[in-house]
Amino acid sequence: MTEPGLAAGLARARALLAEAERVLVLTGAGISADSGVPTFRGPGGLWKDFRPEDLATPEAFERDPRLVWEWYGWRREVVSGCRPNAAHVSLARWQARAPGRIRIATQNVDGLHSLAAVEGSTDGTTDPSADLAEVHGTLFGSRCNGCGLRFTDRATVDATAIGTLPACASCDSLLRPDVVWYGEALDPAVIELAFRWAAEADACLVIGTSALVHPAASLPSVTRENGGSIVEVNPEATPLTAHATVSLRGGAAATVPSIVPLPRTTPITADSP
Ligand code: BV8
Ligand code: ZN
Repeated sequence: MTEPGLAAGLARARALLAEAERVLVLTGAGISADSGVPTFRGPGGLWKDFRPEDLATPEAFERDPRLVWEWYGWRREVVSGCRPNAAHVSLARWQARAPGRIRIATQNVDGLHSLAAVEGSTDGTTDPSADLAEVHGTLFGSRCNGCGLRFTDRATVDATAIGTLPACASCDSLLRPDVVWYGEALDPAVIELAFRWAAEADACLVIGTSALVHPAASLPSVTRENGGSIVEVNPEATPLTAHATVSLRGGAAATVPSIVPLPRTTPITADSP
């Protein structure tokens, strides 16, 4: 249900998030659009020249690993020049203020949530993976097609020929991007954690996703089925909009900082917790 007018919606969203004990935040490509990372399906989106089945499937990699690595190498370079925006930063600060209560499940592979967490930590000890599930993997990781070894990998990719593609340091087999492709199962441990967080959440804040890709797109309904609310932030309506408690027509960087609860300014007294 969409509240009449953005102001009323913002106030309702702020109240729902402030009173929630535990929150699951589900993010999609839209939260990174304000950082300059192209989305998948919007105008100028990543898929504009390709169809998902052309590139983001195991069959595509089998058929033409050079083309697939060329696309992922280009995306690594684009994302390496992008910074977390105000939405990533306000979520990271919220998590730091409420350890263990604010969990993020992201469909994005751009690493911007981790970067915001590390940059936002005052003492540099923040574990960027705490309370963050990258359910579709990471652009900056590779996995060996032969022995399964995983590598953190920020190197630029030389996709000029099959012979120059990344190879495993251990068994010399061809490496693949460490992302989940269409038709591939998600890492059971990661997606089960995200579904547990969804079931435990009093509110699910859904930012910048077309809510088309499963199983991630079904996380908000798990929160709702367990009595929680859904707050959506998206400039456009999605299949989730009709099921949202509040759906805000706005961009992530402009909207999220204004609905994330501010630090509690309760005066410190002798018996403060
Ligand atoms: C699985 C990683 C089962 C790679 C991605 C038929 C055949 C095969 C499979 C299926 C099928 N039908 C259904 C399926 C299942 C399929 C699926 O859901 N397909 C959809 C398209 C119908 N899912 C799968 O295949 C999944 N696996 O089901 O496995 C299985 C089980 C056991 C054993 C074997 C198999 C795997 C899905 C994972 C695919 N990988 N990414 C890569 O990144 O290259 S998905 C890809 O899409 C990205 O992760 C992306 O995040 C995700 C979803 O897209 P969005 O994030 O929502 O981005 P999008 O561009 O669509 O939307 C952006 C939104 O932002 C818009 O709404 C826009 O309005 C908004 N926006 C724009 N600007 C802003 C903004 N919002 C806020 N602020 C702004 N400024
Ligand atoms: Zn190997």
